[in-house]
Amino acid sequence: MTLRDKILAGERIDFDEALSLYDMDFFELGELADAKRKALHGNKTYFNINRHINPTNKCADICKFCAYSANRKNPNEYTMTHDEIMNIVKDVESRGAKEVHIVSAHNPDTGLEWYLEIFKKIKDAYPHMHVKALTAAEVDFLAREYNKTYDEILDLMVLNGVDSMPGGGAEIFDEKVRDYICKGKVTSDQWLEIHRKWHERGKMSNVTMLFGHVEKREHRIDHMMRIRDLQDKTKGFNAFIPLVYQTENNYLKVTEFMTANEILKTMAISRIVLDNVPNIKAYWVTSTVSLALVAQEFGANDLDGTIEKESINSAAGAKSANGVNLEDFVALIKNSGFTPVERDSVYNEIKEW
Ligand code: V47
Repeated sequence: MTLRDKILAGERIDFDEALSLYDMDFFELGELADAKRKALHGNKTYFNINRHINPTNKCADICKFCAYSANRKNPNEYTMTHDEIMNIVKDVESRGAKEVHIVSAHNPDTGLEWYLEIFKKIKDAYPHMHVKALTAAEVDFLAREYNKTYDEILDLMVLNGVDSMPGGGAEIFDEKVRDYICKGKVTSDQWLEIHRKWHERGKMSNVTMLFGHVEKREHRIDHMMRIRDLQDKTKGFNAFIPLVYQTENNYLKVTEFMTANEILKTMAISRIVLDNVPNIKAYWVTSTVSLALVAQEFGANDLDGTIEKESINSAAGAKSANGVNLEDFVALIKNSGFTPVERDSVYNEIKEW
């Protein structure tokens, strides 16, 4: 049986087979990923109406790829008050947002309550607003900083109204690459353990992969395999999100962007390898909107959301980080031949646009 036949028959592929897909004809690979995407989602492309909020950029950790945290290259340190955050939520809720995605740096000065109580305030004021908050990297930081176990932090998140966890902080799981790009931060095993524990509480999360820096193709496949293994056990990942590395204002000396070809191949391969993760998100903030639209034909079935404002990826040079207006977003999806379907944060369909 050829690899093509194996994939079309829905059989699981192994590490070497996955790696060899990078050498497959570009359009044949796209066709295989598209067949998988169509079998699961037909012509639908999901999005949600959301707002990213990044409440502080003061960080105790140093990741070489990060341009968001306040440091020598980014002297504009800030920490929002809860009132400031609530004003943002009030504004976006009045304009239809159904999800707030709240991710911060690892600020040792605020106290644990500052991190956690804001979720309760949001939930009390807007019970229907989905709170997607705290990456596993933040959970690990809070546990270390405040002498708590992961279980204790996760329980506090549930208690305060966090609905789901975002996929940030996964970066690349390979230990050598990880040590080079973000030594000292949550380890790969810890990242996966935190998500496992979260899933065991009946909660869902996402998982990212930061690629296009110093990692090699085999590290990406290894990353996907580790996700697939955990997903077999928990079924708790909603979406895989490959984040295209942005090159500016950070300490990782990578100046070349990956080619669009490499980005699309990686998306397509993730759709094929991650046979147990239902959604592949083309996160347009880091891929550009144009490429995210093409990615719909290379396995991606989700374009994240309208976002409005984002600070982490834009600090590193992402040019498309100030949101897309809803009508334009819908028109872009339609004009590229797909059906825009607004979803909630855990992929229940809300409305076909
Ligand atoms: O974890 C940091 C990444 C992530 C850079 O779960 C960079 O739905 C590119 O996780 N170039 C935060 N990326 C964003 C994130 C996310 C985004 C959208 C949706 C979801 C979700 C999660 O941004 C960090 C890090 O991996 N990042 N620096 C950079 N220079």
